[in-house]
Amino acid sequence: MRNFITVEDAGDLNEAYEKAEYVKKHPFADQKLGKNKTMLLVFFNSSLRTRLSTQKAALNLGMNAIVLDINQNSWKLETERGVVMDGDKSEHIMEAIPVMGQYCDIIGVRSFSGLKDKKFDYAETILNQFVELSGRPVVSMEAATRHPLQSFADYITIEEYKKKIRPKVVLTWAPHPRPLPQAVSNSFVEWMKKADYDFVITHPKGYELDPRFTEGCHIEYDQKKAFEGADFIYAKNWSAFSDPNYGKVISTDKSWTVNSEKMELTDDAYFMHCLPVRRNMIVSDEVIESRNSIVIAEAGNRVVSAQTALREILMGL
Ligand code: SN0
Repeated sequence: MRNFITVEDAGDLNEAYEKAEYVKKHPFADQKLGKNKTMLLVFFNSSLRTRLSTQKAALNLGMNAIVLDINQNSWKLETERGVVMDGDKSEHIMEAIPVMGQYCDIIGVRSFSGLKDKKFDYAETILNQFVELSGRPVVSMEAATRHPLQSFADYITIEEYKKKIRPKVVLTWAPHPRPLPQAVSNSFVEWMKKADYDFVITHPKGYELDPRFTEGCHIEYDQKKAFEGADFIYAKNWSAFSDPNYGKVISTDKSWTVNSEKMELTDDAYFMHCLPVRRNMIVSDEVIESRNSIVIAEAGNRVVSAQTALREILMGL
């Protein structure tokens, strides 16, 4: 494995799960793999789980981990070519990235979509510059269109908790006050399709995701109908994808909040969310605190997904 950016980079998912099981059972078995190797984690956006779990994964593999917060401790970076740099940005990404590559063996990047320019976001302009200019394997720590370490952890969690070979997994949109990226949802769709579960997406009209991700998916606009018989409810907010509303909040309809009444419609489903979660917008206190809520185990598996991906990359170095 060279980079870890899309579900394709994970290869066969059954094999990926077996590797994850191995990593979970033997977290310190491969300390020699990372000896004298350095991982650089570059954040253009905030992070709690990704930052901690990816560092932990790197340390478990015997690597050193360095973290750079672009917006706090670094020069402000220009990302567009051709700009006369007479504003507040001191350095161009075209120099900054190859320089970062000089100081590490693997680079992790978090670069959320700006939600202003769909073409710029969906071309993965920033992430691709890291791939092209760093000279190092690149791990997406949530880029503009995908969050593969999260989706891999979600997949591992579903495999661990599922009671049926082919569980019914429902991705439901839920309300949020701010415009959020589509990355977690796009990525989850990509992984669920490849996992071949009974997968249903539910959201209000106008919140259709990029059809390049949802092609062939079962989309149900009636949330209650979608919940019937579900084994896993995966809640997430995202802003609109379709023009002219790209990146906008077009509804904060609280009738979409996941609550106990709706969970009653499921087959005793587990509740999942990538976190951070806005309580009583996305999900009621009652549901997230219930015995069916597996959000903490899901977050715990972020170390496993990161370590499995990093281990594969290290084996190829
Ligand atoms: C990010 C997102 O892509 O939805 C990261 C999730 C892992 N979430 C947020 O930015 C939430 C921010 C908020 O104000 O609730």
